Formats: sequence, C-alpha cells, structure tokens
Amino acid sequence: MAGEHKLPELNYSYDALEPFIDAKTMEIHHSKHHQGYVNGLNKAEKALATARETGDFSNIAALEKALAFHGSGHFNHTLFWQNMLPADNYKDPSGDLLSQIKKDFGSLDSFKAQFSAAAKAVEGSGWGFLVWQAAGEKLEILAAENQQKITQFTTIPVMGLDVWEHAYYLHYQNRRAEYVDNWWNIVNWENVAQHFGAATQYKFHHG
Ligand code: MN3
Repeated sequence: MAGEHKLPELNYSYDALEPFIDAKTMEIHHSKHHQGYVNGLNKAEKALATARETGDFSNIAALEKALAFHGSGHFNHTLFWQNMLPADNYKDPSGDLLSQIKKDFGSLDSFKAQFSAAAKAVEGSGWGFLVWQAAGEKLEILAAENQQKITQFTTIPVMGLDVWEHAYYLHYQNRRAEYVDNWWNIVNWENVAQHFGAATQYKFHHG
C-alpha cells in the first residue's frame, strides 16, 4: 500500500548511547527528523498514486525528487538506528564480515580510517556508508550528500553514519570529527553483519 510507512521503534532508550550521542539529540532526531521523512515519503507515495489514477503527471519531477529524498531519509535512518548499540554491549566485528573488510580494505583499521575520513569530509549534510557493491562483489565506502546524492546504484547499504548537523550539534557543536571518532564505540557490528549477509544474497546480473 502506498503511504503506509511508520516510524520504527528503537531497540534502546534515547539515553542508551550516552555519552557518545546525547539523549536530547536522539529524541529530536528520531521523533522529529525521522518522523518528518516518514511523513514526506507517505505524502509522495500517495501523490504518485493519485497521479497514476488521474493521469495528471504535471508535478512528476517534484514527486520523484520527494520520493528519492524522503525515501532515502526514512530507510537511511532505519538502518542507522539498528547499526548502533549501548557502548557497554560493544563487540568488535568478526566472521565473514571481518574477512570481507580485510579483503577489500586491507585491515579493520584502514577501513575505519577511510570511512571516518569520508564521513568527516562530506560537504554539508550527508552520510558515510559501507555498502555491498553487488556488481563487483565487494564492500565499498560511499560518502552521500543529503540523503541520496553521489551514490552508486545497485549497491546495498549495510552500515550508515548520519553526519547531518542535527545528528551531533547539541553535544558536539561544530566538532563533527570528534563525533565521527566517538561513533566507533557504539557500532553494532552484529547488526552490520546481518545486513551484510542479507546483501550478499543479491547477485547482480551482468548479462
Ligand atoms: Mn538524520
């Protein structure tokens, strides 16, 4: 059904990621910002359904843009919340995910160095992503602007770090680099591994 998306509940409380992400930021980010993307996606999907019914596509460019922006906003945040856990429960990556990281980036440390640098360097609002590049059967790091720009299509995000100012400004002000460096303390690698395992099931058809 078009326009039926809902804000997902978090697996932890708003203060669970302290001191690395503060409770007020989490509350506003989840209940206001993410809710806004859910609302925007639902609105775009309903408007597109109406456009198909009436055959009136005069607003199609704006609607496709809204679908891309708010849809990415909703799904990016859904992934982001899952990718984190309280620091007391932190465990380093292992198994197939760690093997693939070593294969594609040399080591966990060099992966983290590239990911951190890419996330810190995003111009304005955006994301750092670890993606499964199905066409090349490898992991890749992408730095997206806004929610959805300068990506590679046919890749599948398995881990995302939100570097919009709304994600860190209350606690870190302009110190995005400190936020990015601290974020590694709350990465839920088990969840990243689940997304990685699911992503590798998708085989790109090279023709
Ligand atoms: Mn955000």
